[in-house]
Amino acid sequence: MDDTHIQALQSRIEGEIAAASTLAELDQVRVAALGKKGAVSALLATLGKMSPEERKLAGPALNGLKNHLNGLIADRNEELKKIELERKLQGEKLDVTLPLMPAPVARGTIHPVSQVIDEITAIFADMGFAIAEGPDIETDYYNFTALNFPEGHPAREMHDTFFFNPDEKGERKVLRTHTSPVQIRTMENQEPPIRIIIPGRTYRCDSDQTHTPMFHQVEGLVIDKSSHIGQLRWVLEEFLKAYFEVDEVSTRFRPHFFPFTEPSMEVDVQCDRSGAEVKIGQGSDWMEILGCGMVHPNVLANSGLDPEIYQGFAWGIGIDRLAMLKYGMPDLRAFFDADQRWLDHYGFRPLDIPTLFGGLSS
Ligand code: 2NM
Repeated sequence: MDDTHIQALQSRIEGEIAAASTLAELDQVRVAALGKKGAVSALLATLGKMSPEERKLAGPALNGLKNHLNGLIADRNEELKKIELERKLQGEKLDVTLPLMPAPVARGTIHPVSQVIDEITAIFADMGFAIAEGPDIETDYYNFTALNFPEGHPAREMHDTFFFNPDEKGERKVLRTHTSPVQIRTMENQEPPIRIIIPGRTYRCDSDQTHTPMFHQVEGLVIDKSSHIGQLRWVLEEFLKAYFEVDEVSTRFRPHFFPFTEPSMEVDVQCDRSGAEVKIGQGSDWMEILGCGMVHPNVLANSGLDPEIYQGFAWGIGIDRLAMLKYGMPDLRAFFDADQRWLDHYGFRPLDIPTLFGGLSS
C-alpha cells in the first residue's frame, strides 16, 4: 500500500460524498467506505500485519483519511438535511387565500311539535302562567272520576281509552286520554290562585288521516275567587293572536258539553279557506279550534277546593293541529313516521328558541 493508492481512494470517496443527493445515498457511501466491510476499514484491518516501520507511516495516514472522510460526510449530511427540509416545505406550501372548507352539514332539526310547544310555552309564560306536568300512565280516578265522569257514563267510552290489564288490586290503569289529570293533581297540591298550562302527550285508540293514537294537547287552568268567562275569552284571544302572529282575531263561542266544565263551550276562530292554506284572523269562514268552560263545582270539590269560595276556567287545544295550521303540514300521520326527508323539510333549526321579543317562528 502506498500514498498514491490512498490518494486515489480518498478522491474517489470524496467524489461520491459530493455526488450523494439524498441522505439515503450518503449513508450508502458511508457504509461502503467506513462500515465494517468498507474500503477504508479493510485497509485499517491490514495495519496489524504490517511491520512496525510500515505501520508508523500507514497508521496515521489511514486514520487521517478516516477522520477526514467522517468530517466530509457530517458536513454533507447537514447540507442534505437542509435541502430535504427545503424540498418538504416547498411541497407542503399552504395557500391561505383559498376558500374555507364547507362547514359540516347541519344535522338534526327541532320537530314541529316541539317547536309549537316552545312557542305556546313562551306565550303563556309571558302572561304569568306556570308549566305543569304529570304521568302519561294514569289511574281511572285521575283520568275520569275526579273529572266528573260518573262510573259507567258513556263519556268514558267516547274517549277510546287504552286500558292496561288490571293489577293485583283489580285496579285498571289507563294511558291518559287528556292532560286534565294534571289539573286535578295541581289543585290537590297548590293553594289558589292557580295559573298553569299543561302541554303533553295524550292517547286515544283512534287512527285515520286526522287522528293518531298518540297526540299532543295543551290544557290551561285558572283558579281564583273571582275568575270569570270574560277573562277566559281574553286569555284565549291573546293566545291565538300571539300564536298565529296576527293583530286581530274574531272568535265564536258555541255551547257544548264536557263533564268537567259548566258551562262548556267550543270556540271557532275566524279564517279564510279560499286559498290552498287556511289563513287565521281574516276571511268569512269559521273553524273549530278548542274547547273550554268554567270548571265544574264537582271537579273543584273532588280536588279539595270549596266551590263556594273558588271558581275557575279551563281549556284544551290540540297541539298537532295547531302545528299543521301554522306551518302548512297537510297529513298528521307524517308527524310520527320519523321520515328524515319530512324532518329535514319541516324541522326547525336548533338553538332558534322561540321568544316573544325575538320572534316566535322567525
Ligand atoms: C278541555 C275543554 C274544556 C279542562 C277542564 C279541566 C279541569 F281539570 F279543570 F277540570 N281541565 N281541562 C277542559 C275544559 C279541557 O279540552 C278540550
